[in-house]
Amino acid sequence: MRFTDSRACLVVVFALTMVPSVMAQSLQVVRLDGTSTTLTAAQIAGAPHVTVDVKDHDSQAKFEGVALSAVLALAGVQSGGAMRGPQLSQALLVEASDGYKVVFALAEIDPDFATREIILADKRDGKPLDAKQGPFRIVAPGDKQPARWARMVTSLRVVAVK
Ligand SMILES: Nc1nc2c(c(=O)[nH]1)N[C@H]1C(S)=C(S)[C@@H](COP(=O)(O)O)O[C@H]1N2
Ligand SMILES: [Mo]
Repeated sequence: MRFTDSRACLVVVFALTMVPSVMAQSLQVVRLDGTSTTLTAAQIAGAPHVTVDVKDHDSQAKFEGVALSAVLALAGVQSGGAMRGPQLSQALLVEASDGYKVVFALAEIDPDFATREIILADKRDGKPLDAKQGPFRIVAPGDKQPARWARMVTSLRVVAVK
């Protein structure tokens, strides 16, 4: 009996410790007006994926993910042909769970403007990203340095440059 009780207790403790990690498997997208949408890892996993082959240090890595423009579209942030005027001075602030932040101009993300590909990766070499990288990581193969390839991304925030 005692054994069963302590085992049940362990299961409960384990389940509780899992809650924050499950909750962290989501991405907040904040629009310019301050309203936001939370996308679940399942929603992102279900969106059309692209694959990019990149050099990581001395080896090759295959990242799979969703085009950043498509992630924004899932949250109702318009880009594409409709982008003009004030939107050209807007940026996307990418924030990670360790406080790391990077920005991309919205026009830079937009496939109708830029020839570069920027993705929100959720897999590397066929496997989900590990805790140090995931659940989501920016991969921008057009950057010669991987410094903007933010790991552990928690939010994407549209901001206006004044
Ligand atoms: N969240 C987060 N992402 C980050 C960083 C960081 O400190 N925090 N460092 C960046 C820098 S400077 C580099 S060079 C790469 C390193 O990626 P790696 O750890 O996969 O080699 O991650 C980038 N993404
Ligand atoms: Mo770096």
